Amino acid sequence: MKVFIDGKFYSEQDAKISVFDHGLLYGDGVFEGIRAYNGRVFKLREHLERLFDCAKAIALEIPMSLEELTRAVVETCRENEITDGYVRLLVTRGIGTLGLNPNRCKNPSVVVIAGRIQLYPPELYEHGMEIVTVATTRNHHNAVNPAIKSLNYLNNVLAKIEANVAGVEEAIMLNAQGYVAECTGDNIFIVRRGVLHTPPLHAGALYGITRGVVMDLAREAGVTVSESTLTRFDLYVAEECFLTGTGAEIVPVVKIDGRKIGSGTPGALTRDLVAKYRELTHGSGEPIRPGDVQDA
Ligand code: PXG
Repeated sequence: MKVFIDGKFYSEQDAKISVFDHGLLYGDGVFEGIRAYNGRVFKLREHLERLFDCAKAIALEIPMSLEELTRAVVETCRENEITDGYVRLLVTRGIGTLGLNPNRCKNPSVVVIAGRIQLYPPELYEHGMEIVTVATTRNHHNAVNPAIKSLNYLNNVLAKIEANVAGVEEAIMLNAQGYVAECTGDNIFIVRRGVLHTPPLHAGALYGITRGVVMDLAREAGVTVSESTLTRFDLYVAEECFLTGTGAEIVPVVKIDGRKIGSGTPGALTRDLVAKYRELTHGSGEPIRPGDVQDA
């Protein structure tokens, strides 16, 4: 595997970041998780725009332009002969002193890793997933805003540990007011009386790229989409529920906190959106080897 670090490619053994990098010392930095399908990088521009927004929010200046980063991602995929895979792009605050002051870090680092993706087991997609609500509250937006995809994911890691302890793969996180925010690495949707609902961003949800795509696909199919304040009651009485994320794509949820959702099997709208999403991911995106891909 070849890893891009600050303009150069390194072998896996030599791909190293200093222990004085504030990305490690303080979780000071931002990242993106991006997928490649069928020789194209899906929604690359949207991911890069979010990365720049998040960097701005933490007053971190990315030392590359959006066009340069686009090329870096595509080249890293090419160097690693990726056709279908996963890209982890990170920008760290860079090497500094042991104090947390970011002013001491003069050169942010840009890292691009392109590899295979570890997916949830296939039967979860077919039969649906069971999830639970956990006690760890999603970060308050005046602390670390959940809109910032920062290198500090401890809030999510703590929730994931609770899910693991409960014997399930994902956790529903509530915000400080007790409303549904999102899961540890996915946004959440429900269907109720035919309307598709998902928490608004101010409830503590990441501006998910998959979330946006799914909302567009649903609207195109004539479904009403609403960003709604949701409580656990709304989840329990939903006809359908699913999670969205770059890694997870669209995962049906069939049980929440021991309550069966709808019929207890993946719902019709969920299955329809899964099919539409699959079609879109396989037929669009930034070409990795421009000569190789044909427009769908
Ligand atoms: N919420 C959180 C907290 C996330 O981290 C999403 C929602 C979904 O956003 P996107 O833009 O992906 O639709 C995420 C994304 C991983 C991994 O390796 C995590 C994400 C994406 C890709 C891989 O765990 N999280």
